Amino acid sequence: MRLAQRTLCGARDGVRLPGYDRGGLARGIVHIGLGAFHRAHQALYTEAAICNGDARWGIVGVSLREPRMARALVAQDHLYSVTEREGAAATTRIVGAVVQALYAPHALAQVIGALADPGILVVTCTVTEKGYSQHPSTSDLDTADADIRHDLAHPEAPRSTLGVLAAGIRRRPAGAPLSIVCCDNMAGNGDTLPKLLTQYAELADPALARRIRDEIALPNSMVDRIVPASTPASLDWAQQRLGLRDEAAIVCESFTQWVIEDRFAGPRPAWEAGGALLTGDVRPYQAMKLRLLNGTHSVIAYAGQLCGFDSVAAAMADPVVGAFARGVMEDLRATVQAPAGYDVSRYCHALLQRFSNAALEHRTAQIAMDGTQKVPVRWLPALRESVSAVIERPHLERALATWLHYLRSGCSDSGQPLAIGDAGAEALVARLRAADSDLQAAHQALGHAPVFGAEPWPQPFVQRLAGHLAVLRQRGAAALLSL
Ligand code: CS2
Repeated sequence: MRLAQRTLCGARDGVRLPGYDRGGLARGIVHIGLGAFHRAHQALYTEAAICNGDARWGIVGVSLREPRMARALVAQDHLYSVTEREGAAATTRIVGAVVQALYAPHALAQVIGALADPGILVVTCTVTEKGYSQHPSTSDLDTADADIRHDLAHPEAPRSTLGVLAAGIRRRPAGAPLSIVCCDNMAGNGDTLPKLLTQYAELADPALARRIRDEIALPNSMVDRIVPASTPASLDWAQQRLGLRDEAAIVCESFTQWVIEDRFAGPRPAWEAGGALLTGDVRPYQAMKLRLLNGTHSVIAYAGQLCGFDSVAAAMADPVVGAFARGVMEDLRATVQAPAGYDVSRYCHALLQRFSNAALEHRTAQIAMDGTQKVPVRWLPALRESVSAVIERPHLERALATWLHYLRSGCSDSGQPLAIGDAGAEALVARLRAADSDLQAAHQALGHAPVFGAEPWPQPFVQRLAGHLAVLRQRGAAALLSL
């Protein structure tokens, strides 16, 4: 039997159900990017605010790219389950906060209408790092991006995140307060989104750019929860627990964190009810999380892919990859300014435990995707600061070589071909593969400004990288990691 409002009573004992009248929920939030992460993270903080008695915050979920999730949710009256798994322990709840699910290409008028509705007070976004049409070298709006060009030519039929937001804002009544919270893993996400949105609006309609600057708040935020993409096996497992079929079921860790800059244009949900921290400055939290969690995650992903480990927990259990991941975390930690009063040692210790959670099937291939978007955020600021101060970061430097080797060779140590899911990597891969020595490969890679920036990297660093590439080519990843 499929999960739906009328089948809720069929859920197994112990499954927590929405403890409020869903019929009484008003639409208060539009969320763009209806993937598992939003449904296991921000939606649960909103669910907590609703459970606290504030029925203003029903979520209109919007998918820009994939129809699957909106379709699955519509068939389930927008209900879905979240199971938190830690070792043998698991708790399952059904979430009721989503009240509408729209696939934008098929429901654009409704999406724009929702964004224009003055009853919508908050917009949240999880569209991944590449979903903001940012030019990789300049960090400004990528005006050559096909979707941006399309949207500037057809502003009422937009396809991009920025185009959809702009079309909705343009129709909002003047003075209706709106806050837009970017929840993607980017440093200064609440500075980047307004910059790009305003640059887009300047080209589309300068009056709109003024409104965005004057009327809309875009707070920074740091989001954290490990939420693997669902698989047929995880959906079947959830069905056993639930007693109902849920095509949108999520299995994730129990840890969750959301730190939000307290800068809203109007009312917002009391996300504190779910444990969110509202604070004046989110940037130290962002840097800490992006470097220590996501930075180490990416290392585990590339080392895991090359050494034949499909899941993060399996890679962490390997003595070579696990020790190397800890070494990279130490290197990164030396570059992090902790938020005031924060115990970074405890944070790192907890991260290593979270990565070792074998109850989660978190695939290294999932994290390895879009490296050209992730590496510049997760590793390169720390590396740039360190080499500028003439400090070597032995593990982090080897991690960078490992990623480049992954792109260059396209296969694991045992010769298995690896699928590289990174649309932005084509030019970098071509440079690496065209090089006829390791030194040239290092030069060619570091000279690729969209990823490595325009400023040259010091010669000793280039030499070290070339040395690592040689070990990788001759003896494989496991050999370099064990050095
Ligand atoms: C991961 C993140 O896929 C990835 O790149 O590093 O999704 C990570 O699991 C989350 O940011 C954890 O908060």
